[in-house]
Amino acid sequence: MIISDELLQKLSLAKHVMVLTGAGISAESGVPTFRGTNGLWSKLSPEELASFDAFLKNPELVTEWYKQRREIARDARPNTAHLALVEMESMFPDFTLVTQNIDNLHRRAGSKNIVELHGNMEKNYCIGCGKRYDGDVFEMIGSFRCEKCGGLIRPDIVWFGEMLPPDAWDSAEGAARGAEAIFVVGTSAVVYPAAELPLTVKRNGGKLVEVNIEATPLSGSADASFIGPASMILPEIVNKIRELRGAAGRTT
Ligand code: BJW
Ligand code: ZN
Repeated sequence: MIISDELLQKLSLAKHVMVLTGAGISAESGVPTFRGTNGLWSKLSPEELASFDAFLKNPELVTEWYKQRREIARDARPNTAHLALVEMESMFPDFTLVTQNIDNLHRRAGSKNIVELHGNMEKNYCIGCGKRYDGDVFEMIGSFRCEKCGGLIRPDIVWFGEMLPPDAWDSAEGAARGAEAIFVVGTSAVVYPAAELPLTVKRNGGKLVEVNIEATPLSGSADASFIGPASMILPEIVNKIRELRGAAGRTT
């Protein structure tokens, strides 16, 4: 792990810290990423499955696709990268974990202050009346039609061209404006507005640390860029910070 002592020292003394995660952090738990050679979209087109138009055209197919992905995520276990972020949360007085993932693994790992930018695959709502259905809706009511109004029930996630949940976006942007450091983990950083957040942190004088198995469009702006699996790198970073904070006598 190559990181300057000066940067490590700064990170260990920070009070306001945020993390932005993407699909790569769950890859080692067996949840597929989107882009890249084995990504979901190397075989399937997002326009056909992950858009509102696709859903209206073929709700059965889209519902079934999310059901399969929900099963994969439910069978998956949080890995050491998710767990390292739980420990990181306990180290800093103000810590925000912003995730683009919809797989629930951060919550299952034990992270608390989570902002879900792209929704959550365990939640659904009716496009007719807004009634909410949590969990596997087809299992629960035997249909993907709302029991109240007959409208289609869709997953509560953000497809391309859709707005992010305003509260989630406000929290994420607020955290980015005040963050002394952001750790960006396992995201290709090509999807906006999420990819804006690290740049907002930098513009406001914060440090950017990236963890990914390959370079991304953000790498050039990073103060430290770790190329390697998040499950190995994040626990190492957390250990280093813990040591330094211990040496400085800090608890939170
Ligand atoms: C590892 C690893 C290991 C692997 N360890 N690392 C500005 C400029 C250009 C375009 C736009 C813009 N503003 C908005 C747009 C349009 C659009 C957009 O961004 N398009 C670009 C792609 C061109 N954005 C939107 O439409 C957003 N809405 C919006 O902006 O609303 C306002 C608006 C309204 C109306 C009109 C216009 C604007 C919504 C974006 C919603 C994204 N939704 C998805 C699908 C969710 C549903 C589902 O899951 O099916 O969210 S897209 C998909 O990408 C998913 C992810 O959350 C998101 C990000 O992907 P992520 O997490 O980065 O995964 P990958 O696969 O891309 O990368 C994995 C990374 O991990 C790689 O780098 C690997 O190397 C790494 N890795 N193993 C560490 N072990
Ligand atoms: Zn309804």
